[in-house]
Amino acid sequence: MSRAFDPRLYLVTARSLLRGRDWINVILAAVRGGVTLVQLREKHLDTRRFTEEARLLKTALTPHGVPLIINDRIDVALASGADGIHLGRRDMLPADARRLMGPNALIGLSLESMADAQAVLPSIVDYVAASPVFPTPTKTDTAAPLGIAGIRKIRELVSLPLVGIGGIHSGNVREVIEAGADGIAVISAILAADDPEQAARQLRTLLS
Ligand code: 3NM
Repeated sequence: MSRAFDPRLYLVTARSLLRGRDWINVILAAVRGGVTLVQLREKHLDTRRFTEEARLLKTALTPHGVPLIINDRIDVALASGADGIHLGRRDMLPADARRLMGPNALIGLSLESMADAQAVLPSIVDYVAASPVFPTPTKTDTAAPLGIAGIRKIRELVSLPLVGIGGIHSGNVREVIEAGADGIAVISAILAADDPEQAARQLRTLLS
């Protein structure tokens, strides 16, 4: 299996924060700044457009060696040739996703509790996302924030690559890493910035 990837600076997309800017250009700017992994998350696009956008983004990211992960939609991931899938607690089970996506796909799983962390199957899942670490206005239907103490506990339970998501920015990224996370997944810290490249670069500096 060849599923090597760098979980340090994981950009999750949100169309609403683009403010009219060209979305692929914004993502590529963030990649120049040091983003290591990109997740296309589209809760409201129709299937055809989601697939087209995934394919475009995959083509744009390939020369940079940055894998593309699709949120939830295995059909879109397969059709677009994306590198993997990110699953939440109410999405398809990782074992079913692995059967459909094959041995080379990256499979990520959100963890919202210690019970979720205890149930992870490391032979099937490639990375976990502790969600949310902090409260965030970007996604309000989240579970209760895990906090820094929650990251520490999940780190003890799971040896897979671990990223924190939710309310992470340059002012708190060090705490998340010092609690044992291998990386951070962010939306607004990069996409809401006037200069996404510079925002990504600043975060990367704090991660290394
Ligand atoms: N999932 P920001 S929190 C997409 O807890 C997402 O599962 C979350 O955005 C979860 O970096 C979140 O702007 C939004 O806080 C993260």
